[in-house]
Amino acid sequence: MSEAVRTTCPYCGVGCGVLASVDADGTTRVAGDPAHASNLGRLCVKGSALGDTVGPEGRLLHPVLRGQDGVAQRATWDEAIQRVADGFSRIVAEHGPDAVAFYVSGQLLTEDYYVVNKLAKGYLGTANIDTNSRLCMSSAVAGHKRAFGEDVVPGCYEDLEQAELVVLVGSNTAWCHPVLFQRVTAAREGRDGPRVVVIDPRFTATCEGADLHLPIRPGTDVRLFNGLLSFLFRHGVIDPDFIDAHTAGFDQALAAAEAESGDPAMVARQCGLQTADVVAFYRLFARHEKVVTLFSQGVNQSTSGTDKVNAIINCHLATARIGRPGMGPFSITGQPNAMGGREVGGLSNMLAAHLELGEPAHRDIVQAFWQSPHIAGTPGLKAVELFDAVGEGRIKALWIMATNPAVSLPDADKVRAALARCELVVCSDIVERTDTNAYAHVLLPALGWGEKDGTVTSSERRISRQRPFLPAPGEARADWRAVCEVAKRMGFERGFEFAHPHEIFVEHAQLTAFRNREPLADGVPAARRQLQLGPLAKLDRRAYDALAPVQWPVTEQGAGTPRLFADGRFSHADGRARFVTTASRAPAHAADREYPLVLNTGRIRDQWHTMTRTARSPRLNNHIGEPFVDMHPHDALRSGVREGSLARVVSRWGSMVARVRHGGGILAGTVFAPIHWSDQFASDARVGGVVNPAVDPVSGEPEFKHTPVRVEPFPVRWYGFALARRPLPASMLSYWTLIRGDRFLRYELAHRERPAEIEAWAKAWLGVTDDQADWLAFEDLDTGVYRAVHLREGRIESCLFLAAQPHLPSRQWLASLFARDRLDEADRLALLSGEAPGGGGDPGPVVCSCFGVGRNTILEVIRRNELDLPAQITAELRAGGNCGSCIPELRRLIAETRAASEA
Ligand SMILES: Nc1nc2c(c(=O)[nH]1)N[C@H]1C(S)=C(S)[C@@H](COP(=O)(O)OP(=O)(O)OC[C@H]3O[C@@H](n4cnc5c(=O)[nH]c(N)nc54)[C@H](O)[C@@H]3O)O[C@H]1N2
Ligand SMILES: Nc1nc2c(c(=O)[nH]1)N[C@H]1C(S)=C(S)[C@@H](COP(=O)(O)OP(=O)(O)OC[C@H]3O[C@@H](n4cnc5c(=O)[nH]c(N)nc54)[C@H](O)[C@@H]3O)O[C@H]1N2
Ligand code: SF4
Ligand SMILES: [Mo]
Repeated sequence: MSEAVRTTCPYCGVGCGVLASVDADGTTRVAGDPAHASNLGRLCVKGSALGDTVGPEGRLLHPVLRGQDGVAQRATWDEAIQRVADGFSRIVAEHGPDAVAFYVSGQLLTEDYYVVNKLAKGYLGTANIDTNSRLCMSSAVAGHKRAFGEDVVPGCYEDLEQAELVVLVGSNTAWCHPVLFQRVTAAREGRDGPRVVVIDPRFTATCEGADLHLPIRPGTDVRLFNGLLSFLFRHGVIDPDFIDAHTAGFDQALAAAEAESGDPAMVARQCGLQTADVVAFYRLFARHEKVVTLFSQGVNQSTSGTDKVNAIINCHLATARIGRPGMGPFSITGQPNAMGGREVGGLSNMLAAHLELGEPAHRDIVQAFWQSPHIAGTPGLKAVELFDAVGEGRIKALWIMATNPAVSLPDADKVRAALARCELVVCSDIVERTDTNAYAHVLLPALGWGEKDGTVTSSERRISRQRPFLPAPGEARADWRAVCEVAKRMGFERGFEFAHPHEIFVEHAQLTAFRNREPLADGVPAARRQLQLGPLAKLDRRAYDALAPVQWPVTEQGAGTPRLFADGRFSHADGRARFVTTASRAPAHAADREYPLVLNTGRIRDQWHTMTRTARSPRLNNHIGEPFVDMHPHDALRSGVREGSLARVVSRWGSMVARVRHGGGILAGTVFAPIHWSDQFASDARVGGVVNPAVDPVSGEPEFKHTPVRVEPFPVRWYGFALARRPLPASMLSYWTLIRGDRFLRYELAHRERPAEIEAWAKAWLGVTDDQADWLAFEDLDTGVYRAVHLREGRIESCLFLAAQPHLPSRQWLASLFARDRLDEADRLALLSGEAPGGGGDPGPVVCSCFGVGRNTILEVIRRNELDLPAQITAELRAGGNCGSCIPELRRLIAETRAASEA
C-alpha cells in the first residue's frame, strides 16, 4: 500500500481532510484525516465512497475534435489547443472580446480559476466569465457585499458547536453538509449543546431531532426575518451602542420591517405558519445571545435571495451578534471551492482579490499588478443572460469548464438550443459523456480528484491543499495548464508562463496584498480588504506542498484567523456595516389554475449534482435509485397519480417524467424533485428543463426553488425492471432509468405498449441470441406478470420483470445473485417465483449505504427489540456505524415505529 497522502474531499464546501492511499492491487482507500480541523477524522457517505469513483472507466482520456460534419475524432493536445486559440482569436478579431465567454465552476481549484479569470479579464478584455457559483452562492456574495462591503463569511465551524442556538434556514444540512451537521449533533449530546431550529418548507432529515421546525411557505423568508427584527426591537434585545458605533441604516431598515412585519400573527399568516411557532422562534432568538443563523439554497436560490440574506444579517447586526465566538450569520457554501472562486474574482461582476470590476480605481490596481494589455471595463453577463447571449448569437465562442449547464441551468432546454447554435463550444471535463459534452466542438480531458494539484477554500475560509496520489489517466491535463497553453498560443506569452500551481498560488497571494489597505481618492470605496494572503506569497514550492490548512486572513506569522469583524470594523470605506432595507415580495411566478403546484428542487443524500462521479459508486446508488417527484397525497389524488406510478411534471418551460413518491415531509401545494438526473441516467428526468429562468435582480441567481407546475399521469401499459451485466437498449422504451450496481446495471422501465410476442421480445431486448442459452421464463396471463432470466454456465447474465402494476419484487435480493458464480436449484426456483428463497424477506430500500442495510431490516429490529436510539440499531446491524450520514433516517424510522405502535 502506498503511503497515505493528505488531501481534501472534492464534494461539498465543508472541505473535509482525506487520507488517501492506493493498495498494491490498485484499490484506492480513503479515511477522514483526524488532523484536519474541518472534520477531525469524519467523512460522510459521499466522502467515504470516493475510492469507488476513481479509475479510468468513463473518463475522457484524450482531446476530441468535432468537425463541420459532426464527426468526432481523437486529436492531439497540440491540435486541440490550436483549434481553441484560433477560434477565440478569430472571433475576438471579428466581433470584439465580448463575443467570447467562459463558464466555469466552483469545482475548479483556485489556481485553475485564477488563470482563466486572468485570461478573460486581463488579456482578452472581456468580463464574460461567469460560473456555476452564480446558481449557488451569488445571493450570499451580494448580501455580504451590501452588508459588510466585502464578500466574507465572518465565522467558523466551531461557532456552530459553541452556539446556544443554531438556526438552519433553507439548508438540508444533514444531507448536504453531513459532517458539519454531525458536529452540531455531537455538540447537542453535551449538556450545553445548541438548540436547533429548522426553517424549510419540507420536513427534511435535518428536522429529525430539531427543537422546532417552521414549514415556511416557499419564498417568504424576508417577512419572517423582518418580523424578527421588529420583535427584537420591541423586546429591547437590540444593541444600540453597537448600532451607533459600527453600522449605518438601522432606522430605515427597522421602520420598513415594523411597517411590514410588526405583528407576529400577521407574519405567521403570510408565511403559512402557526403564530405560536413564529413566536417560539422569535423568543428563542431573543433569549440566546450566541446564535448562528446558517443558510443555504432555500435562501440564495430565490428572486428575493439577496434580500433574504440581508434580512438575516440585519438581525445579527442589530444584536451585535457577529464576530464573537458562537454567533453570526453563516452562509454555508455548496461546492468545494466556491470560496476560492470568489477570492480570484470568478464571477462576471468581480475582479480578482475581492476588488470591484465596476470600480475604475480597482481595475487599475489589478491591471497594474498583472501588467496586462487590457482590463475588462464593464461587468460581464451573469450565467442566465450569458446563455441567452449565446442563444442570440451575441456570444460565438464559449469555453465550459467543470460544470454541466445543459443539465443544471434553469430553462435548460433553451440552454441546449443555445449550445447547439454556438459556433465554438469547448468543454473541459473529466468524463467523456455528459449532456453538455454532446454539444462540444472541442473536448479537453482534465485531471480529476486524486490527480490534480492545488488549493481549495472551505465555507469557513480555510485554504486546504488537494494533492495528487494517482497518475494522470490517458492524456488528461490540469485545467490551469490547458488555459495557459491556449493563452500562450493566442500570443500572450507573458503572464501565463507558469510551470506549477505553486507559482500561480504565489501570484494570487501577492495580488491579495497588492495595494490592500491603501487609501484611494475621496468617494472611492477603499481597496481595504479582509482577503489577505500576503504572507503565503513567501511559500516556496516545498512549503506550498506541505501547506497545512489555514483560514484567511493570514497573519505575518502565517497563522489563520477564525473570526472576522471582532473589532466592529467592516470593509465599507467608512468601516461601518450596512443595514439593508428589505421588503418582502412574492416569487416571480405564482401558481395558477393551469399550473397549481409549486416545484421545489434540491439534493439527495448520496448523489452529487449531475452524477458524473457519484453514480460510479454502487453503494451510493442504492439509497435512492430513481428520479422521483415527492407529492402530498392530496395533491397526488387531485392530479390523478398514485404513489409508485409515473407522472409528468409540466411547467411553462418544459417537462420531465419521474416516479411519484409520498413521505418527503412536503407541504400540500408543493412538490419536490431532485436535481441529479441527466440524459445519461434517465429517459426524461432533467428537472432543469422544467425550472423557470427568473433571477434575483441584485445577484442574478435563479429561482430554482419555485416554479409553478402541474402534475399529470404518464400512462404506460407495463412497468418493469431489468438487471444485466451489459448495457441494454433502453432508449427504445417510453421510460427508463439506469444505475450501476456491483457487477450489474439496473434499469427501471415502463412502456406504452405491451409487446405482442413477449418471449421473443424479451430475448431480443436482453440480447439472448444463443439457442443453447439457459433461459427461464414465466408468464401469468391473468395478472400480466412476466419474468425471465438468462443464465450462462449457471451464472446469471440478466433478468427482466414486467407487470401491469408498479409493484414488483425486491431488486435487492436479485442484485445479490450477480455476485455469485453459480446459482443453485433453490435460487432458480425462487427466480421464477419472483421471491427470495424461503420467502426470506425483502430488506427494502437501502438506508445505510456503507453497510447496505435496508429499511425493512431496520424496522424489523426496531420492532422486535423495542429500540429507541440509533446507537442501538448500530449495535444490532452496524447501520449508522461508519459515516453516520443515515442517523437522521434511523431516528425517523424509530419515530415512525413508535407512532405506529401507539396508534
Ligand atoms: N448530497 C449532496 N450534498 C451536496 C450537494 C449534492 O449535490 N449532493 N451539492 C452541494 C452544493 S453545490 C450545494 S449548493 C449545497 C446545497 O445545500 P442545501 O441548500 O442544503 O440543499 P438543497 O437541497 O438545494 O436545498 C435546501 C433546502 O431549501 C429548502 N427550501 C426551498 N424553498 C425554500 C424557501 O423558500 N425557504 C426556505 N427557508 N427553504 C426553502 C428545500 O426544501 C431544501 O430542503 O449542497 C452541497 N452538498
Ligand atoms: N433545479 C436546480 N438546479 C440547480 C440547483 C438546484 O438546487 N436546483 N443547484 C445549482 C447549484 S447550487 C449548483 S452548484 C449547480 C451544479 O451543477 P453542475 O456544476 O452543472 O454539476 P456537476 O455535476 O457538479 O458538474 C461538474 C462537471 O465537471 C466535471 N468535473 C469534475 N471534476 C472536474 C475537474 O477537475 N475539471 C474539469 N474540467 N471537470 C471536472 C464533472 O464530470 C461534471 O461534468 O447546479 C445548479 N442547478
Ligand atoms: S461533508 Fe462529506 S461531501 Fe462534504 S467535504 Fe466532508 S466528506 Fe466531503
Ligand atoms: Mo451549489
